[in-house]
Amino acid sequence: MDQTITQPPDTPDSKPLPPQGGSGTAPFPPSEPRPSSDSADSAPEEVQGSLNGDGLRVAVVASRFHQDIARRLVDGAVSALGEHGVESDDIRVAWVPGCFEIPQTARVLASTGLWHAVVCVGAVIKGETAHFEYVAGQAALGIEAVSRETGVPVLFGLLTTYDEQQALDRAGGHAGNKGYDAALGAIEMVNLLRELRSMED
Ligand code: INI
Repeated sequence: MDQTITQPPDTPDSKPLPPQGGSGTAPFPPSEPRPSSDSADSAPEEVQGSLNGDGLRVAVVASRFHQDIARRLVDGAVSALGEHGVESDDIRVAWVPGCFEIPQTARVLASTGLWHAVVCVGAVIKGETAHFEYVAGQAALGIEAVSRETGVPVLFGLLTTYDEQQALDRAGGHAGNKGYDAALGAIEMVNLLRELRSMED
């Protein structure tokens, strides 16, 4: 890496989507902008991060445990980033032994200032003992802590399932690809936080 950046580099302005008119569970992006009316004019301003990944640099941390599933999640994340404008040279995938090791690695990546966001992927699948609960719980707590403490969006793309089929279903099967979803969420969060921080200026 020939470039050291203490803060994530600036990229083109995010383009917030129009405010949505439905409930908080409306799909993203919103299908219709809020209609213009007297009540809409006095409504609070709403802000949402765009899905424009142009110029963004994103790291992915992947757990080798259940590697075939993790590979599908990584592929999903890389596809989402590419489809939304992130250059492949601006994506770094770091593999770790298991999901328990994800937070430490995410913290190192988030602390470098080189990455606008970190996407964590892996599969924790219930076995015969309580091991799974410790791994999943600590991974979730650790990922949230890294995000909060560094200010860098760190996305939780881990599957925590009761069996392998449930994991396969969510790694490109009929229930989507959670790696893809987490990568989209990373772009959205970078742009949202950028927008909110710029409002403070
Ligand atoms: N790691 C996973 O990523 N998924 C699992 O399902 C899993 N289970 O169930 O054991 C798992 N364990 C390994 C763990 O993440 C650590 O690598 C290991 O405990 C060493 O710290």
